[in-house]
Amino acid sequence: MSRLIVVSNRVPVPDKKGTAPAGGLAVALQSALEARGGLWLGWSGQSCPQDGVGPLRMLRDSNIDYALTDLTDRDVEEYYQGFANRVLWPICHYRLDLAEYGRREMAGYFRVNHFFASRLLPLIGEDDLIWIHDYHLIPLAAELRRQGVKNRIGFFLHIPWPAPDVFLAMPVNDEILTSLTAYDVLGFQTENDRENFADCLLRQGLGSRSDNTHFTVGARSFTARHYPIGIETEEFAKLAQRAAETSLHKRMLQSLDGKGLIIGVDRLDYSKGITQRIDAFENFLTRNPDSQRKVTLLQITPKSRSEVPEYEAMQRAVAEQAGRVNGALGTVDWVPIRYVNRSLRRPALAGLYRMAKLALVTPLRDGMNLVAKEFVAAQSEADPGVLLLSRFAGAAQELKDAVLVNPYDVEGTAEAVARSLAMPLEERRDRWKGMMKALRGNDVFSWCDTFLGDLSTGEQGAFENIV
Ligand code: ADQ
Repeated sequence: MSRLIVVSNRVPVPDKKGTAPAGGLAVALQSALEARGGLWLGWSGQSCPQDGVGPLRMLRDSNIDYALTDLTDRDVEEYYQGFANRVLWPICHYRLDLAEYGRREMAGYFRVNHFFASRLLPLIGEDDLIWIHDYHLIPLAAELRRQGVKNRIGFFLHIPWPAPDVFLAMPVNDEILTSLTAYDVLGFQTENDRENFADCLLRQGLGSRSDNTHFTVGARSFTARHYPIGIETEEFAKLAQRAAETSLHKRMLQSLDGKGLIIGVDRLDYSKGITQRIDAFENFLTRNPDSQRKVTLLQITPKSRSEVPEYEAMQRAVAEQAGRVNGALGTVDWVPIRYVNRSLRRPALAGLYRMAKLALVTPLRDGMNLVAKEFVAAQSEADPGVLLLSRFAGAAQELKDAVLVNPYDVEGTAEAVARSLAMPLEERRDRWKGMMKALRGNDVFSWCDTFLGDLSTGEQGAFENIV
């Protein structure tokens, strides 16, 4: 088996006790790296003045090497906060209105990708497989090819690929598209994303297509497929079962005092549809006064990317909105929305999912959305809660037994909340079984194996017929 090199913007380095930060993706990639022996390279999260970037920081844990590089303050501003998070992220989530394109940021993005390539180059062995992750690093393979790398290189995009009319509005779309053709295997979350990518490529005359998944550009050919990312289904289910014993779980049950728990869990991000969700919840409570005082929405939303202005504005907007609803509808002994700005550890999260009667997962656009999958895995078979899921999350392609909604339709979503809370046990169980089947059939380990299988052989994987 060839050695594996993973490159991503940030690296989940195990702490001093040797425990890796939890999370399905980290667990799956770490187990693939352990099986093959390998290296994970990325940004350390530290920045320094222009001439202060030192050598790579190397750490070793079992048979995995971690290579961390600092970036300069200017790199972080232009590459990370600039082009990656203020151009690519909004455009891939259909928010052209929020894209702040600037040539300086664009040049910084390509410069940092060149820098990553030069840091990686001396570490690459002849037969190594290289797997690059996400929108921060799209041009990395093209940079490596320019520096003579012939290894097989794969790329997985965790976020959506938008429709051509949206993507092609981005200046430098040609450079971004062309640099993707330097990979051997391109992975997308859904068929829809792959088709959007193919439409962009063909519309720009940058390549030709021999079948659904095979493309040729000049002398190069590559595969583009969809590999829907999963979670560690069985492990997460066990975590949720065990969570009922914890003191947090007991305190939470006590504080609910018999009220039904509705849960929302998202990073604070405009793509997650949090304001539309609160509007829908308010609409539901207003139209169903009997439900007031009987349910509570717990919205767990750690702050993210606070240095990007759109995120800072959103933090204020959501807090104000939750406060307004609580002020208007709450009573001395009932708060409709509990809004928490912190990240919970996975066992606590698993327990809360299991306690909830309903999860509201209503992104306006999402590559996959693992919260939806975790919620399903955490439910008890005897009395499962209901998943209300946006049609615009990649997860909706697999979780067809969820209650699917259009999050832009606030009244429709409010009606779906009412329907979900009243759903009979038999229907809840039928839906849950259908969703669990999908999650067991494609967990994060099989996602990883299928991608790496395609990358190492160049042949087709198993997902074409799954969804
Ligand atoms: P994210 O946008 O970060 O990821 P998501 O898939 O929903 O979104 O969550 C990733 C992980 O973060 C999950 O394991 C979840 O439990 C955790 N998380 C979210 N909110 C949390 C909270 N309040 N406390 C603790 N943990 C929390 C990007 C894409 C997604 C895609 C993933 C993986 O935007 O569409 O599903 O990558 O490919």
